[in-house]
Amino acid sequence: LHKGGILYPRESETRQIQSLDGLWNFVVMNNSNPVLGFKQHWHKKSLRELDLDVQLMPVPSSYNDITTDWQIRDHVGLVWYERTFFVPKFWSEIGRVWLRFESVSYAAQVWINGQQVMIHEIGHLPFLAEITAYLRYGLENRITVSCDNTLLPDTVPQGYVKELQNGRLQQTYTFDFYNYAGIDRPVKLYTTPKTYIDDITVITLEATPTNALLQYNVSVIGDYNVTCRVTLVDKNKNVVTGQLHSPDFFGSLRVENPKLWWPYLMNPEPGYLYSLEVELLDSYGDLVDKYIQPVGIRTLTWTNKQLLINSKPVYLHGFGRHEDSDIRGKGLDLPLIIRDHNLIKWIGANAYRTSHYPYAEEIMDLADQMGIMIIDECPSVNTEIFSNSMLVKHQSSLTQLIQRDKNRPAVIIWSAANEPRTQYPAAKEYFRQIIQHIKNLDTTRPTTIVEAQGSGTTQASEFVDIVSFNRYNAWYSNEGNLDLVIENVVNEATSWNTVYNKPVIMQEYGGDTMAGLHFLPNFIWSEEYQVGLLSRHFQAFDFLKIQGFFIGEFIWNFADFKTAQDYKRVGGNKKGIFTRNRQPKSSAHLLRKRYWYLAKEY
Ligand code: GCB
Repeated sequence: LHKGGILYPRESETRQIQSLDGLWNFVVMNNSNPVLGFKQHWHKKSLRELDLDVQLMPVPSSYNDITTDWQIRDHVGLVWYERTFFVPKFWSEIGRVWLRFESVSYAAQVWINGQQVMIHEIGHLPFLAEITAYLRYGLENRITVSCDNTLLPDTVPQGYVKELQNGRLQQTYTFDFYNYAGIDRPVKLYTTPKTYIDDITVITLEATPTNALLQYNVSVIGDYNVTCRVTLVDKNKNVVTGQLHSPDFFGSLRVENPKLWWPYLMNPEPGYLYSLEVELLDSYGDLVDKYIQPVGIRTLTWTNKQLLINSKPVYLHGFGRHEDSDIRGKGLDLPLIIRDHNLIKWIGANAYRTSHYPYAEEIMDLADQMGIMIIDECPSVNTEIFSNSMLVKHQSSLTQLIQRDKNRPAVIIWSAANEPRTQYPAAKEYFRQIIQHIKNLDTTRPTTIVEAQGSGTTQASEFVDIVSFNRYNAWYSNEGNLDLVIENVVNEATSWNTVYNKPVIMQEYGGDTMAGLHFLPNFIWSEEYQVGLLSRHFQAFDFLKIQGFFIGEFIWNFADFKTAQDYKRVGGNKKGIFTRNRQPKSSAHLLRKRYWYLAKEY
């Protein structure tokens, strides 16, 4: 794993970016001899020169739903990607060249011109390496990637591989979303000077309407004789304040009458971002490196009853979501993510959880800019074996996530896991260490574990700051019986608070709904039933809200999404308020009324 910063690539006076997105060559490894590619050194040749079935595969995209072949869709194991590219000759003189993958699911090995430059495991997280010495400048270069989607008892998330009677491998897992794989987010080359800004951390220490205090830390690699200049610039590019530094690269900035970062609908100008321009200067005052870091000025505090932004209590209303859409699977798709955030605005949500893994950085940027509060979840879902190797990898996924998202004002809670089997005694020590690990890395945000267990059976929620639970009243229990919802939700949320004396969020509730299926009186799977189920929950939430400890409601799910093949699922999980094609079901109109009504309370 690369040590140091993992800053999102941004162009500046001193940095250039070249995208490697596009059509790559793609080969599915035959499982009768899965290591053949390594043995034959495929990374040293062009896949097209070998006698292989080479196809074109778009990057970024999951590969599963691109072809017409079910064996590719359901493939377990390795696939290979490759393409060629040129880098300009003058790049050999400007310092360093970096290669950054925003995510490969699940595990990747990367070669440049036949030489290995990176190995990375765990999907949905970026990884990078300096490849200056491996490139041919002004000439053609080849990049080769092997990608393995296998999930095992010590991967994050856990899975199992079983061999069918005919020898074919089948991946099984206990979560329901489809295990999409491939190079699913952008791939970039970028340059930095030899002496460069490796990492930046910015924390708001104080934020009132008249005064704010920011603390920053810049880590520099290379020649330490440089001076560091930081300048805070507002949206209109006016300089607000700044500082010149040497030899230390940390300090604090006072901002008078700051424009604070507020959540959507809590302020006429939500998601206000400043830019922290960080510059390295040589002894003549000439620019060596520059990186522009977006900064939202906001504090986050919490008590045993509330979560407060800029000292104001917030009530979260939003969704659990997925990165999922037709054909591209979990592949980053700009039209889709803008559509999604337009729908989020339309419906008046102020928050969502990145269930059940970190989302693309482009999505996180939108949340920062719009003031959408994010419960940032690491890729641990349904963990049931609490081994030591699992703990180490789970902690690594959190280290990588926090390193990536630490500066994001939108991120207000770290979610350590979704529905781990916390009833097992081994879960106790495991989650004590997981939560401690988060606290060692970031004390400015509260933690949660999203529980499927009850308050009486879990071994884990004593360690968190905010209690989260999922419950499918009138769906997985009492299906068809809406009359028990209000009482059950009120009782369960109350008991979580009674046992732990912490704020409580309902992170999932809902029911599968076929768009266009209507029944009066309501009947499960119909749009009427989803509307009825939601409105019962709203009554429970209204009661809970005035008790003072209940701080959020999240519907499962924003949109319908693909699952593994299962007789319970007709073409996927249909608990969406929107269809997979991002059109509203009847419930969306009801939800819109509620979320706008909640927003008016501010
Ligand atoms: C859950 C899971 C979520 C599933 C959902 C369902 O409890 O957290 O990932 O999609 O139930 O619809 O079954």
